[in-house]
Amino acid sequence: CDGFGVQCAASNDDAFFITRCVQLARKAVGFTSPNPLVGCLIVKDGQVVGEGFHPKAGQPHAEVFALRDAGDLAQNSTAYVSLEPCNHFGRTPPCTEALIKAKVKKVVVGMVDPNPIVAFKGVERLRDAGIEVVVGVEEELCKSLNEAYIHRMLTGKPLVTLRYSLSVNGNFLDLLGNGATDSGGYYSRLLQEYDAVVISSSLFGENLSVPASQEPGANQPIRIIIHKDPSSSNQIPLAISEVTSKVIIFTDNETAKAAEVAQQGIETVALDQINLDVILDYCNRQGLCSVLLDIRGSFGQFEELVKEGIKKNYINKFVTEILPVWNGRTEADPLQTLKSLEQGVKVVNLKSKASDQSVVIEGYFKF
Ligand code: AOF
Ligand code: ZN
Repeated sequence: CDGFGVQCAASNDDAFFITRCVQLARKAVGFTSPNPLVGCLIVKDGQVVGEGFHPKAGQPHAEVFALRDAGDLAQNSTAYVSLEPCNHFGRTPPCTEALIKAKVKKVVVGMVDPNPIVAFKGVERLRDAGIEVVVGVEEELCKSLNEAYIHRMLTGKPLVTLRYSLSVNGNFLDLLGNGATDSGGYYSRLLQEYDAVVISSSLFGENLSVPASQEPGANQPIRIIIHKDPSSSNQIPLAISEVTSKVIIFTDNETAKAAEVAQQGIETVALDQINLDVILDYCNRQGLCSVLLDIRGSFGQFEELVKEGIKKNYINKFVTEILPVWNGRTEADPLQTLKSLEQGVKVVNLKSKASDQSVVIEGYFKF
């Protein structure tokens, strides 16, 4: 209960019910940005009498759905919410007022909302109305649920994850693993968690449209296409028309002169030099909280962006898929040779998942 300096007195039941709120909230993964994922339970005499989650920005908040579900049973109940109830009029009215009106007796909050217009004010409003409030239950779990939302609120930038595939001897590959592109496979599941995916235009050149879930209603992150090679072709191959999500192209002036991208009716931004500052500002203005920077297809096109991202601490996470293949050079690149781990950028909180098709490793850059 140390986050944001709030004291709490939680019971095991509190932890159990907040964990259930987080599970409920996850039903809307990929759909709520710029809003957070939030789940809520109304509990009376140890029984869940109402539940709800926030489905999408613009729609009612989790508390409203849970209170509706509970009806009159909300009186004298305990409300569990994975995020501090809001106390402001945004696209929807304040949840604090809905909880007060429903006469709940106690509110248990997973974490304080980092949104400066909400932070602590929701808790204060409930306490002023005589409601007992406990704050900071399963806080780490609640934070991990909304790491991208929290990151954007605190930094004004989306959370960026670098993605790539490697051979077992450590060379970049243009491939995804077998089965990865199947609907529901590793890559389409990954895409569903992101608001945007940055990819190379060369992926379209080989008639590889970007795999995404075909399931009805599945989240389709917007496609940000890096087109930076005036010599290769002067058109973005029209596999783009097969993509059902919004597409935007970032290109450099030199390529733009040669390319006919604008004529294809796709939003195009031409820059002296393609850079992450502009791309991430664009994402922030669009309310996108998470970006997958997928350098598959053309490491050359991404080299500068990745260097910039690491230098300016814009790249927060990585996820790499190691495929069961040996390829290419065997000698080490002298520029990449480290004498100790301290000479590189540290990565922490490593997690891995192995199958006989690949090993997926993810972690966080520690700058
Ligand atoms: C809650 N419960 O389920 C969510 C909250 O524009 P609005 O009205 O949707 O407000 C958006 C803000 O409300 C968002 O930035 C965050 O601070 C909070 N989200 N609060 O009590 C919810 N989604
Ligand atoms: Zn609210």
